[in-house]
Amino acid sequence: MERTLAILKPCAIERSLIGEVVKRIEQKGLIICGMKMMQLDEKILRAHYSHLVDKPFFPLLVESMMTSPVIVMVLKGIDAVEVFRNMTGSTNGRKAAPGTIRGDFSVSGQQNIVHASDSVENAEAEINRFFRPEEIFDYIPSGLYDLYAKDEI
Ligand code: IDP
Ligand code: MG
Repeated sequence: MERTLAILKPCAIERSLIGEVVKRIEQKGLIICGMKMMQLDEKILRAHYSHLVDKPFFPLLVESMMTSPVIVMVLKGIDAVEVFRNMTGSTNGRKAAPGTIRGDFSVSGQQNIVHASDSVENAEAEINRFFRPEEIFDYIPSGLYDLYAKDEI
């Protein structure tokens, strides 16, 4: 099964939305196989957002990502990257579709509640950036065949 990285950003922590977002992940059927709180620093953010370092908003983005701890999660499932990106919605919360996490909880282009990996390759690199191997638990939920048909696995 595919894996993806989710980050509940400081705006989600500050607004007490941890439960809301985790509830959606659980209800969808993505399998949470790693989860921890951590304080991000500039070094890890420069690597994580390396595609944005030249943008004018980069300093504000880094500052906002360090204002409180974040929750990082490894999510597992068939097509987990695409499934969680679709649940997350467009980058700008004002434009994100209702029903998505950003569409329902954000009115900002920056303070948009959650990070979601955008490709399988980036997901694996991001998981390795934020987690040590022993922090990821590769268990199979007992209800796996209530999530998926036998010929999907
Ligand atoms: P994504 O989070 O939807 O994958 P990216 O383009 O990878 O979007 O940008 C990473 C993060 O940088 C966004 O989630 C958002 O917090 C911030 N960001 C992106 N574009 C803007 C912008 O135009 N203004 C302010 N912040 C932005
Ligand atoms: Mg991105």
